Amino acid sequence: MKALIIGAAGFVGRHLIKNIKENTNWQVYATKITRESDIADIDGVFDLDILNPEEISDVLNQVRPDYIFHLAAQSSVALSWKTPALTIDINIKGTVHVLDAIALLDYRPRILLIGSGEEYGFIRPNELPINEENPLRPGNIYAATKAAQNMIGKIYAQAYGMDIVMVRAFNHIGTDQDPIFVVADFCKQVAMIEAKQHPAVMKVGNLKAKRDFTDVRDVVQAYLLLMEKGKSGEIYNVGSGHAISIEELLNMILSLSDVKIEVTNDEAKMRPSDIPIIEADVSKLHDSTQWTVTIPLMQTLRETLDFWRNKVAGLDYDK
Ligand code: A2R
Ligand code: GDD
Repeated sequence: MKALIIGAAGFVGRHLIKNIKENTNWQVYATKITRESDIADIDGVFDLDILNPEEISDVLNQVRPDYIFHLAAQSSVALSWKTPALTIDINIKGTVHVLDAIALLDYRPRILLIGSGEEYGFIRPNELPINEENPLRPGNIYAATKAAQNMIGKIYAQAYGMDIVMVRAFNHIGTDQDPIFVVADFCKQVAMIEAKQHPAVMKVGNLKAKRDFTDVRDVVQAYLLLMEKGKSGEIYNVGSGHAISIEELLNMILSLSDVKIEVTNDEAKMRPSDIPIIEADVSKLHDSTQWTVTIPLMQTLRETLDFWRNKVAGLDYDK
């Protein structure tokens, strides 16, 4: 089998490549755009901007993949408030370019589209944990783009007989994630404080929100299983099934440090609007693939904090 990962230099892409190489005998091809990442030791790496349709067709014709993981995106909710038009361009227009290029092929590869638990948006208390049939009420630009992406994916699957499986991924965390995201942000701050590179004061945003966190290694395992066992045209939640507040999360991270740290609210980290709670019902994924979470949250937090301790000290961390 040949797998093509579009947007492979990001957080999920790097973990996905590792998993595929360790657990399959697939050939792996990857695309990157700006980031100079060490995606080495695979069968091919291409520079590809999904806003440029010709580049996508070129790569597809060279690789002729059986499986396509479409990870490329503007992936941050916070950033989507600051760059709404760019987020819409990359996540919607870019995805349409990818699907159009695939539709032109003379065969039907399988495609995995990555949507988000944020698509559900303003969830009512009686709808928790949320399942795939629930109405979507997105509360930010990023969420709206992912809802549109998956709707378009469903349309292409029906109209052109394309083999498209879609996921709604809830928050995923782990080593080597951009510190624009909450766990990496908190762990980086703690590591810098411990190393005395920063005063012992942490800046935080909305601690009341509740989110459903899963280790990225479990998330990419779900993606692999769905690539093999998912049903075309269907959407699957990928999450732990348990939401915790950002305050609880912060306290878990702080409990891993011996240093006394003061916590302060930073207005700049507050969003114009933040969804109160997002929690996944993952029974469809479990029933279809037998997937379950294997890595406890505390272990992920410990490893992520260690990653940042090493990074702050200028050392490598391999996990
Ligand atoms: O800027 P780079 O070189 O790191 O590339 C990013 C890539 N990307 C693009 N690729 C092709 N054409 C574009 N116009 C374009 N814009 C961005 O998408 C990066 O390698 C990747 C996204 O990686 P992260 O931001 O680290 O996101 P993560 O956590 O890996 O999320 C993967 C998927 C996304 O669809 C998220 O929305 C979803 O999972 O949660
Ligand atoms: N980043 C950040 N920094 N978030 C904070 C902070 C802080 O200091 N304090 C509180 N939060 C809260 C945010 O308001 C939000 O409610 C929650 O922590 C998670 O924020 P992020 O980690 O920034 O994630 P996101 O909102 O961009 O969404 C992530 O999860 C989605 C699935 O639910 C991304 O990975 C998306 O790509 C993904 O689709």
